[in-house]
Amino acid sequence: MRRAVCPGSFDPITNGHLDIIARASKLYDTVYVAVMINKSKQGLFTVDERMDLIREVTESFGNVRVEAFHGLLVDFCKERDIPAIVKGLRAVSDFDYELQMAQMNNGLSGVETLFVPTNPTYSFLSSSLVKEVATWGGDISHLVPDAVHEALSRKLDRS
Ligand code: COD
Repeated sequence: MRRAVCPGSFDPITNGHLDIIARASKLYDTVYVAVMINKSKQGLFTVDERMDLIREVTESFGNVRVEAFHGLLVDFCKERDIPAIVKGLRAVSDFDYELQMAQMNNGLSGVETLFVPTNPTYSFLSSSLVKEVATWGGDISHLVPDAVHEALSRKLDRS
């Protein structure tokens, strides 16, 4: 059974995240989407809301499991016997930090990180930008799945 994990904050999941999860789900038998619980940073969506949205938009893939985690990602991997982390790379600016994390994670536990180049359509896309644009009433309908668009509208009271 080949397993991999796509970790992140997913506050909320965007089409950029979804593209990476979809591609990973074609390469692995089971893809875990691990939503980080960050007690020091209040998100727009609760972790449960993020997980529900991810479940809804990945349901059709058939092999995605959504779980929350806190602490080290390598411990999440060890507990579930996951040998690979799949990350999207948007630009050179992502690379420095992603390389450090990949090397640290490999040094801690031997887990490998595989980088998938972002779909160019989403190379500028982040959850933070989506939230900022949505907050000021900009159109984000092409940047997030429909369920997320609706949830953002409700959250920001623009329904
Ligand atoms: N296109 C392609 N991929 C994308 C895009 C996009 N437009 N946007 C995001 N991604 C991918 C990237 O791979 C990114 O890493 C991932 O999605 C998650 O993105 P975010 O923004 O939701 O999440 P982050 O960056 O806040 O997540 C950071 C982690 C949770 C992965 C990291 O902090 C972590 O592993 N923390 C656990 C604690 C730990 O183990 N620390 C030691 C690390 S060495």
